[in-house]
Amino acid sequence: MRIAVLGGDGYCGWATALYLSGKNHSVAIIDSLTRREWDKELGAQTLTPIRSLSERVETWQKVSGKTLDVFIGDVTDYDFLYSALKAFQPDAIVHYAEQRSAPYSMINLEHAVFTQVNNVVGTLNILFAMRESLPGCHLVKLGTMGEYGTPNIDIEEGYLEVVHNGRRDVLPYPKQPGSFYHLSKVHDSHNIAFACKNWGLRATDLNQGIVYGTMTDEVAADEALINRFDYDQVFGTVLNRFCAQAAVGYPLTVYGKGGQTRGMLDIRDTVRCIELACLNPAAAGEFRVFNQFTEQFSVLQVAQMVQAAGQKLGLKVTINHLPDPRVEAEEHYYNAKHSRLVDLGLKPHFLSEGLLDSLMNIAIRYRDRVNPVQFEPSVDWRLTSSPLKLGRRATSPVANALRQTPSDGEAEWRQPVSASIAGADDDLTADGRSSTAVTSS
Ligand code: NAD
Ligand code: USQ
Repeated sequence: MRIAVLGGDGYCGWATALYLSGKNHSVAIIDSLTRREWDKELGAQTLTPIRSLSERVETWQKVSGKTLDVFIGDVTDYDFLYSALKAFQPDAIVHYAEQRSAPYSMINLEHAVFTQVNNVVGTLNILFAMRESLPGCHLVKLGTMGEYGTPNIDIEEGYLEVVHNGRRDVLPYPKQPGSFYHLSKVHDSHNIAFACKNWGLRATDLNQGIVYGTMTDEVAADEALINRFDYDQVFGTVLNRFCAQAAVGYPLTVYGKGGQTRGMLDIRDTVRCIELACLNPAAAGEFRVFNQFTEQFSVLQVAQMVQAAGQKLGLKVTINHLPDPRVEAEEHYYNAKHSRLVDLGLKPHFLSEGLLDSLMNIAIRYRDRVNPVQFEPSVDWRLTSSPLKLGRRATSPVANALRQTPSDGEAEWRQPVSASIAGADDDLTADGRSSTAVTSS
């Protein structure tokens, strides 16, 4: 198949592009590289040293003998998107190219507006481009389990059968998203469902849970193909963060009670799910929804598993309950269905001890790159503008001290020393407003 991977320079997108290319699909990456700029804005960097997209693509060609087409541009720019898609003529469009961090969308007004414009406009552009020039193409859109929130009933795959006043219907499952980012995904879902109904487009909305891990067979083929491993307070997701924290002896940052329960999956299952969705397209006019995760865990369970895995490797891992910076249920019922991808052939990689060991080993291998300032959550859901603590690796006294700690992780954690640098480092300011306080250690 010819498959365009929008957001192919990102965490899920890079692994997906290589996996699909390795399976002999013709793959194009479409990406503006904007995510690399957001890292700079936040003073953050992935734990793993990712290479430029051009080096990645050249290395893949050397290793596999396969080429990837690359189109650099913004999917919110309709003319660019239309001409890239028209030139490549995909059978399927895998759409990852969105701002995907809930904390980023909650920093302040500018970041909330940016997130929703970037995500909603990009998806609308794709729908219009499909209608204008690719009517048979199948959209495989990355949604999120967070669209549903945490209702006190079972979560179905997209639709709910309802009996009301004696009448019966199958309706979209109610959405109760928990951030302006998660809301952008709900808006996307509505727009896609409408376009399928109105124009007869075919689409699959993959409500994905939290992805963990960094290695796939293809990424492991060469150091220059290494994927992202985000651990920072804005883009780092919970299991990856806990592994990085354990690797440097930083207490695991459980927000609140830790009863928040989420669906999760290994990145090796993400890439397989995408291929399964592409190979089994939705019918014309169908808006199909799959819940894409393999297991569910509470945040505290994840912390305890990381603690056990760390202790096996000789690390001293402690768990810290921080006040929850988010507005979310800290204890709740959670039972989400996820059988449709398994029915199509998914064979899940479950979070076994062995897998956690290998994740921990990656975190340990790159721990010199950790900036502990990035562990501290500073985006507060209750505020309309959060004074961000941003990382400055090179000058962080804690990072420097950390580099001198014994590699067995036995040293006690040293508390970060905060120093106000408001106005001193304009390029690290996440908020365009000059009044925003910026602190760094
Ligand atoms: P990422 O930030 O690593 O990658 C996103 C990529 O999209 C980046 O390379 C970025 O440069 C690109 N991009 C963003 N906006 C763009 C635009 N307007 N034009 C062109 N390129 C643009 O994110 P990820 O973790 O790979 O997530 C990919 C998708 O999967 C997102 O839509 C996200 O919502 C969804 N998802 C991710 C997770 C997860 O745990 N990572 C879980 C569920 C769903
Ligand atoms: N959490 C902690 N400590 C931390 C980080 C997070 O307790 O150090 C908690 C959060 O409060 C939350 C849970 O862990 O309850 C998950 O947070 P997360 O940052 O790992 O994931 P989330 O913000 O939900 O977003 C991630 C991706 C997003 C995707 C989503 C899938 O960034 O793109 O849509 O996972 S889902 O969670 O199913 O909505």
